[in-house]
Amino acid sequence: MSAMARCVPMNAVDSLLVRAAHRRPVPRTPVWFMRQAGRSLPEYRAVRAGIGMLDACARPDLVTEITLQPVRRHGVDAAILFSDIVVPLKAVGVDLDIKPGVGPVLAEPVRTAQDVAAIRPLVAEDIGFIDEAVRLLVGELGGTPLIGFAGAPFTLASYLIEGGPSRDHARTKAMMHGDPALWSTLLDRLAQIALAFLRVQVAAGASAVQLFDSWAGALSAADYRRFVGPHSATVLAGVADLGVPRIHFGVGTGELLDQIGAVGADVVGVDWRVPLDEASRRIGPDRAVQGNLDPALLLADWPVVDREVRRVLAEGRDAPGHIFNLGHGVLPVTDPDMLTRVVELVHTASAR
Ligand code: 1CP
Repeated sequence: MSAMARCVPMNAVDSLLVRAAHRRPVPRTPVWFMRQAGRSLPEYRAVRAGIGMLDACARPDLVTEITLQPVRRHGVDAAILFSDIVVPLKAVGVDLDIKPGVGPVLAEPVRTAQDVAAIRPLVAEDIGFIDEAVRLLVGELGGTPLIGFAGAPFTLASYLIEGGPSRDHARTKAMMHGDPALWSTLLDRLAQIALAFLRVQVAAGASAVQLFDSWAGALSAADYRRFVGPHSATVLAGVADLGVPRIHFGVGTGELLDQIGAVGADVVGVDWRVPLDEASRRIGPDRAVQGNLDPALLLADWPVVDREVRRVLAEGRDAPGHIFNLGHGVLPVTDPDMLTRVVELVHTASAR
């Protein structure tokens, strides 16, 4: 599918983000922040007042406004669609809600063969509101690329099996090891849902995609290799023909970085625990890196943030491509002015 057919402005296709992701030279390092749209912004809290998270996600006008807010305010080099990894699960009929201050919560956790069999495939008609929101956004964004995203099969499975956020992913690991056939069936289904969710976003004009396997760091390297990586590979291979860069991210994945890259990403997202030069050595020369300022440091005084941003930029210079980001999402208590200053600093300090 050509960029013209997708109606993406050519400058979004040739944006700094896309070029850095493809390890092409850039005049300066592109920067965006995971969770850049959200509770750190007063304009977000105002728009969301009295509207549930999943209701907001289903309204293209609100999705467009909320997605654009951080682009307007901070001048970041990419927008990320305002949605959630559980939106496609809701769209195929999983009874879930996103509870304020908690996260996704299911009415009935998925634990049996019958529960797994009830999860049907996602078709484009289920998410017409996503297609519409992406088209509206691409029209507004001009040369700024829009990142589409999905939850990776393992992270989605954890919410489904646990019934909500989990620290230890105990029941998830119990199914993985206790009933590998059921596990594989569930992850296959989730891979197809994630893949369909990404394809709708790219068809509507998204210029890049990020696969969030946020909780993959809870796994041993052996478990990741056997039970998880192949299903993430299915998702990433399934969008390869679309030609957009694929970013693959998880938290606490220092011991998995080589595998996270090897399952098919163009860019590996790195949290703050491993410096980018070392991360890039573990990942190898064929992939760019994204990250990795500790989001907690944005609560420190500016001289600390200034020093740490410069350190991340310096360590990123050793990688074959670098997209500046945080090591995980913006914390809600972050002063938004700090984010604006970080964008300005990345832009000036990385200029070549
Ligand atoms: O009312 C609110 O404001 C709810 C908070 C919130 C927001 C703003 C949730 C609930 N989701 C979102 C938006 C969201 N979720 C985005 C928007 C785009 C952006 O980054 O600006 C994205 C990409 C996500 C993806 C997401 N949802 C992930 C992967 C990213 C990550 O943070 O690791 C995960 C794990 C979720 C689940 C989820 N949804 C919401 C919460 C609080 C959580 C995490 C719960 C937990 O700790 O397990």
